[in-house]
Amino acid sequence: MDLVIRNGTVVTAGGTYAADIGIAEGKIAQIGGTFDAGLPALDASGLYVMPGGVDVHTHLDAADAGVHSADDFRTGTIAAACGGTTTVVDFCAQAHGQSLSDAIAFWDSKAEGAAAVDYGYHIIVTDMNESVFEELAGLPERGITSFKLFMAYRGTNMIDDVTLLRALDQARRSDALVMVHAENGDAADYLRDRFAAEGKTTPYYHALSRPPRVEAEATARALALAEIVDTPIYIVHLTCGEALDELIRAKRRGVRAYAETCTQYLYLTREDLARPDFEGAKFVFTPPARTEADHQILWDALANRTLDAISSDHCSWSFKDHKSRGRDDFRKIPNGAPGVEERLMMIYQGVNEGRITLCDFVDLVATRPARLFGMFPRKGTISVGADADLVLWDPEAECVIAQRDMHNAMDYSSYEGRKVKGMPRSVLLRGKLIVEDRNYIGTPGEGTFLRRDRFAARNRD
Ligand code: DUC
Ligand code: ZN
Ligand code: ZN
Ligand code: ZN
Repeated sequence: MDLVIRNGTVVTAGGTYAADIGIAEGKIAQIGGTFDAGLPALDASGLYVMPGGVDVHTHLDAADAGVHSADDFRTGTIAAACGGTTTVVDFCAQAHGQSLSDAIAFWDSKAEGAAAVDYGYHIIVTDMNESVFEELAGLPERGITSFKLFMAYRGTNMIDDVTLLRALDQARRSDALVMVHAENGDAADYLRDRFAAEGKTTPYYHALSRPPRVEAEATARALALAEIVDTPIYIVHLTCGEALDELIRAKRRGVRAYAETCTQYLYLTREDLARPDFEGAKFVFTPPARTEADHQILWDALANRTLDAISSDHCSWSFKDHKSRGRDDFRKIPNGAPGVEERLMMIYQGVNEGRITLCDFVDLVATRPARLFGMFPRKGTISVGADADLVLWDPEAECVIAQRDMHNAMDYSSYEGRKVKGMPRSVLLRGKLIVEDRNYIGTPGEGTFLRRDRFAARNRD
């Protein structure tokens, strides 16, 4: 045994119990029982010992509309670690005309030597053609078992229905999981340009140009296409009751439909886009923030597992250098907001408020996403043989979220000024202490690439 975590309360998706945990060679080697008194130890008295967070939706070292994200793999994953997340699955974006192999090699060059936590990739396919279809079929062999397609952004990312259908059909054969950005891109573009023509150019019109039905229509269509070729599907960033209703209807028909929401859809509303002095631009992300009523609907859907995961969709477009490009025209504001570090602390407030249980929390931020994306039980749980990625969580610690305490390279937090109770005290990556009292003490580059299992290998039930 290399290290023992003593006196803590172990929390998994399945239950809570008092036990000491022994770690050997980066893995959990023993849970409960007795340990030699002389072994190196961490005292977890008064703390929860939970699996490290698994964030299956980040955009690190990303480019969009001529801007480059503030966070690269080093700062983005240090921020993740400091927030209690020990695994990220980042979106590796194919550039136009680029092969998927070249896109992956490029992402490797960003991540290798820089990542502070373990990482995998989903591929964002933007340029679908015959050779890309062939490459897609081979991705699971390389440990990349999911990819994302867009039903929005005509001219850059948007695919038509037949391409989505064909991609789903192929994913069924190669056991990959298709992730879909479900918004009717033409409807959103139409409303967006109509507002602009009317001189309605402030950030608030971003929200009004992408109303719930824009999302719900595409969600229903994506689910129907998945049903037609009998393929599992994962809806990213589901935000509202209208889209959720479509998900529920599809599930009732037997569609193997999975979905995440993101932290921002549980706490922010479209009124945040109307904040004065262009502050609303900070909250321009897609799909947009909705209403308090939607928050409640989403929390309920999380509690009953209609929704499977809560991701951050971390996008680091700085307010000063990136968001400001859209001062005169909301259409030029890069879409997205940060949150990889805040995610666990913010979602934990749902436990404090009685919206979800402690076990739900672990399930939604770690276990279920690890399962869906082929990393379980190595990641996302506490069991013998799993990687010793652990968070020692102090349920009593309180703080006010402030960007100055964050470890990313951003200039704002979407949750600035919010009081939270419950924070990570220590974080271990494969048995090594990398965060102590929210200070990063690891070595960037020690995060390793995760070859993920095929979808069906873990989800046959
Ligand atoms: N979709 C995402 O997942 N993130 C940022 C913007 C978008 O459209
Ligand atoms: Zn870069
Ligand atoms: Zn998206
Ligand atoms: Zn995203």
